Amino acid sequence: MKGKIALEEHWSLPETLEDSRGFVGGSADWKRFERQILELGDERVSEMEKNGIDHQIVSLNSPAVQAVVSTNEAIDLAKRANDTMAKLIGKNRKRFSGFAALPMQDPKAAAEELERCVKEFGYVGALVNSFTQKDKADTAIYYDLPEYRPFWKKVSELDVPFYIHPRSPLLSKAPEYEGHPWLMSSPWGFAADTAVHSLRLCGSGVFREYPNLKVVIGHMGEGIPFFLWRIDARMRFSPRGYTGGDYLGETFIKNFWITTSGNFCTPSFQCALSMVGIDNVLFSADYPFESNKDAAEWFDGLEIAAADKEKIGRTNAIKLFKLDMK
Ligand code: GRE
Ligand code: ZN
Repeated sequence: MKGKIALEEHWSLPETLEDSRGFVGGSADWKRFERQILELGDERVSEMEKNGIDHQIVSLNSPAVQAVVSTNEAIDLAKRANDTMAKLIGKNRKRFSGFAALPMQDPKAAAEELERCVKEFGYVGALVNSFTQKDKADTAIYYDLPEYRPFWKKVSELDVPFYIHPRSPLLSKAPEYEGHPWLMSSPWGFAADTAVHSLRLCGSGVFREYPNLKVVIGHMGEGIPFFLWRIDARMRFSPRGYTGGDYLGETFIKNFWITTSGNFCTPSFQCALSMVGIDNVLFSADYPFESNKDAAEWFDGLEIAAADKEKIGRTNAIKLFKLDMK
């Protein structure tokens, strides 16, 4: 399919590049990766064009700002990243839009930075790497906590989507991964943490307070679509302090969008699509952690109606992010 739009696509400042090193294979892989993630120009555009990707919404790599323990340094880093990325995408607005990086260490500063990025740069939303550390390394703060309500009020007013992107959990907070570093990163820990963060938000009542909030998660929904029925089924017997109202599954289906980033598996796609519906699934690759070719060949080969492919590949993104695609 031509004209695809992809939205979990990463870029890095030189100073946040090291955050990605542990996730990329040997030195040849790293050379390619480093070249590709630092760049928002010719190579990226050529990799898009070869694979029928018209437009990327780009975001800073992970965990970057969320792993900075000093609040002031996090605020400065987010600003530097957003300013630099705005200049780069500004050179090619036909191909690129941006998600803001946010200093979630300070909910008020995060709200102000989001507003600045939307109003000054035309950014189409935010992408945050799950929980934030703050003050000391051994902290993990999730955004369902009451101090984030004013932040969500601003997201709701600006009416832009919020992408919750994975990071690895902290070993001190997740001792079940002890001795299994492979398990706590992208093969499993990424999804487990992002899914719990998403479900915490669903259960917090924030979507009742701000019903227009739109949250996006990648990797085919980080496992949630597969589990959604059971979550609701069990909560009927064991609600234990759940305050989200209605059925959690209804909140998820109404307020969440999922992308195909880095999960090019047809049975998983079929499950996700049948759980969340055709309007809430969006194509993405996860470049340069994944190749656009793998993402596009899989997606283009799916045996679904052409009109459905057009929605997932392109028009759902135009609608959700109010993209100005001529
Ligand atoms: C991602 O951006 O989703 C990602 C990483 C690191 C490893 C794998 C991966 O940031 O998919
Ligand atoms: Zn990603």
